[in-house]
Amino acid sequence: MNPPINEMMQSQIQIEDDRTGLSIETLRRAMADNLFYILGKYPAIANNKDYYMALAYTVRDRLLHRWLNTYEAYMKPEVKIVCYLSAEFLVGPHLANNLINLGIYDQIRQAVQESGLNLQELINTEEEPGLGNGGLGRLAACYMESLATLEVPAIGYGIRYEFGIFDQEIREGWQVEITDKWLQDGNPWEIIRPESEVYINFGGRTEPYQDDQGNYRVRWIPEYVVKGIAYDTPILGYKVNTANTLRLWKGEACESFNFQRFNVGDYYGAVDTKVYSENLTKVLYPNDEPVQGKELRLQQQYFFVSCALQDMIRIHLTESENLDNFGDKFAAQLNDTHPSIGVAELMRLLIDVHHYSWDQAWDITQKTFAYTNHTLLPEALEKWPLSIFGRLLPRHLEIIYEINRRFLDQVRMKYPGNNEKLSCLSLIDDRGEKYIRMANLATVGSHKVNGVAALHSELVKKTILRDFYEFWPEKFTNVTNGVTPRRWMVVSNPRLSELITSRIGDNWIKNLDELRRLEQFVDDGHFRYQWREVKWGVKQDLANYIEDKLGIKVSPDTLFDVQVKRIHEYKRQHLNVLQIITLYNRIKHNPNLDFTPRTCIFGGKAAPGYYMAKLIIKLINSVAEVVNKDPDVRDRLKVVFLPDYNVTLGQRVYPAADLSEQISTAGKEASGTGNMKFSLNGALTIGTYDGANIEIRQEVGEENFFLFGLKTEDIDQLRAKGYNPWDYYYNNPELKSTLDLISSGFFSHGDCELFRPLVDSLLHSDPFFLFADYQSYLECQDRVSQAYKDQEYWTKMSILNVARMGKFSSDRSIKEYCENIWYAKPVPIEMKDYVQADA
Ligand code: GLG
Repeated sequence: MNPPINEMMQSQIQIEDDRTGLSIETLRRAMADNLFYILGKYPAIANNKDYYMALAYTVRDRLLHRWLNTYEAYMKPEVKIVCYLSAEFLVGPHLANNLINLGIYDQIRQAVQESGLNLQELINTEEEPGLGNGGLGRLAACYMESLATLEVPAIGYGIRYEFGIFDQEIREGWQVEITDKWLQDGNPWEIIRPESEVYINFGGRTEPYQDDQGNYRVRWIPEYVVKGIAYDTPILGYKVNTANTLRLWKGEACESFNFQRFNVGDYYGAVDTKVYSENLTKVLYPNDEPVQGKELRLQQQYFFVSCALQDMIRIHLTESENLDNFGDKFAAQLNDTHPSIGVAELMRLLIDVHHYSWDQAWDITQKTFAYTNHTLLPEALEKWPLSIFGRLLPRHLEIIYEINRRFLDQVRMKYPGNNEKLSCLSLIDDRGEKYIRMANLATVGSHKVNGVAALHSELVKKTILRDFYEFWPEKFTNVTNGVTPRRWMVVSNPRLSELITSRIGDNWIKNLDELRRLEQFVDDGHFRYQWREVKWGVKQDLANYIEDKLGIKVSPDTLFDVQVKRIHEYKRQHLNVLQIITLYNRIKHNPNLDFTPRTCIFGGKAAPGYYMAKLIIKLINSVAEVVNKDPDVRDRLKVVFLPDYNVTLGQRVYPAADLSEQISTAGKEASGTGNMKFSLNGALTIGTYDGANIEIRQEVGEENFFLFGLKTEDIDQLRAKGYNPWDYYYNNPELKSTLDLISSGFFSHGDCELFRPLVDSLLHSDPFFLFADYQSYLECQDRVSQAYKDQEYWTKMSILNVARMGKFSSDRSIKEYCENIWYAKPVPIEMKDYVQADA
């Protein structure tokens, strides 16, 4: 006999309560349960890592309902899904962000406390997934968070690297790379989906054939096949039911053990394909602006893109009979050219597998894809030698040739007899060794192409894609980058967040434009006092961290001057160093100098093969060693290099900065996003007229921004008329003595050779125009020092910076993408009960 209805409901509620309940007692019990049943530990033998895991599972239980409901809603044919294709997702630690977005931070804090633990300590034990290099990967993560918060259906597709970006250690001032083992303790946030496996072909040859109806077709007979396995991580929106999916693919062997080989005594050969297949997703390439065209990288790109497209097709075919409306169901964004092979792959899947005609397939493909360009640096433009490409992807090479043939016919029509145009626009560079140009493929295969800041998008049209812009002006647009205020304020800077909320309520968290309302408090002396107190407290925290990690004492009463980002010559960390040495010289020559005490903080990784960047790290540390030891100077000037800069460390650093260094050579930094995080946390910017700096300055007001240096057009002019760094060296005594001091071995224990490559590069070519901007930079830094002395005035500028940062929320960026590029709409998720555990 069935149990009476209310008894059934009772049991349902019971089940719900254990895994979804939010009372302090239920949460505490759930944690103890997970500790015992998932981790196999009990309190007497558990450490903080174990408790972190138990807590993570407790939180994951509480988001699964949302996730399953969300997934179900997206299956409906009329729902359009944004697919963000990216080789990198630098999501950062999950726990604190999930607590905030679920709105259960306080309950969990109490439950953890009642278990005799400290929530912050547990949060600090989380190992972040370092599945990205820098800005590009972090942008993808901010966008995933904003998509979820705006309730826009989205799937992030990428690679589940077993080893993410290396951990950086500093030994004797040099960077040393240590393998990142983010998965070694297990990852409580992912769920493996073995049923979503897909098969990916590589190598071999193609073969024409006629099908039963007599149609001409091509089949690809691969040399080997790799299996893709999906690992899903839920991405929660802030205080909404939406939980989108980050789906990362791992390479596996189809057959992990070859018995034939084993039986003939070839024991290693028996696991060959397993080793080979798993190598595919073993490690992230650690270059921020990639240079080398390594075959494994192309394999990685094709692997994850094919996994993604096959997955999308499967999703579509569960509810639709054919792929005619594929471009209405999905918008696929190419995050840089890394996934641009997707253009040829979707064509292949539509034509060879699903038997669409070329024209139909091409319509669907162009409708589906859009492409974001993230850099103008010529060395970062991806191109693949035809030889490698054809060997690995023979069918795609044929398809690219055909795309190119048809495209160049159009070009010929528009520019009869203009071979110059043909050769610039061609997907194939055949001026020497032949290459496939991935930016050209992405541009031709997409309906929209965007840059990431206003200046950058203009330069894309004027430089690297100029001929495409002339051909298709309507394709080109701009979406200025943004950052999520949930992670970059609420999670990372709770004190400032609380102060703001105490004055204007908490709507700003979802609608960052509301920060404007802070402007009414700039003249409120008490508010300014509170603002300074918050900043001071956060600086004290960072000072404690620095003393703890590095044994260097720094004072929160000094100006915290921070440059954290990848180390690159175009970002000009060495210009900052030249300035520091100049200040050092000034104090040494004039001990009574009126000086605003500064703590100069650096952080960032160098690509392992980028010698100059590594030498810059060594220079920073060498200067730090001298400056911090010198009794004449050390109370006024300190230099700190924070090792292993990553998202977790960023969350400590941005809130503690007074001054944000955004000093790239004009025209080189596509946008920057660190610049936004600093300003949002109340730091003032010293910056060049580059990337999003320009828009930040426009928003916060030029009187609240320290601008210096040459503009893009000045630099072009200077280059055209012949730039000679020696002129600056001889004509500027401070610059000369700064360089001479480095060359003399003063910072290298007498070794005059150590920094010679750096000094010589500056003197002989200075490709990033440090000398040309040096004087302007120093004068601007003097203005910073003067301004900082007037703390009331500085605080006003700081408040106004925060108040006017609304534009730089990634919510705004995502709304623009939805409106102008993806044509996607929010789909609020209704919570249904039937996807409960016992249903
Ligand atoms: C690039 C650029 C940055 C940009 C970021 C995100 O160098 O300027 O902010 O992408 O668009 N490779 C990068 O990090």
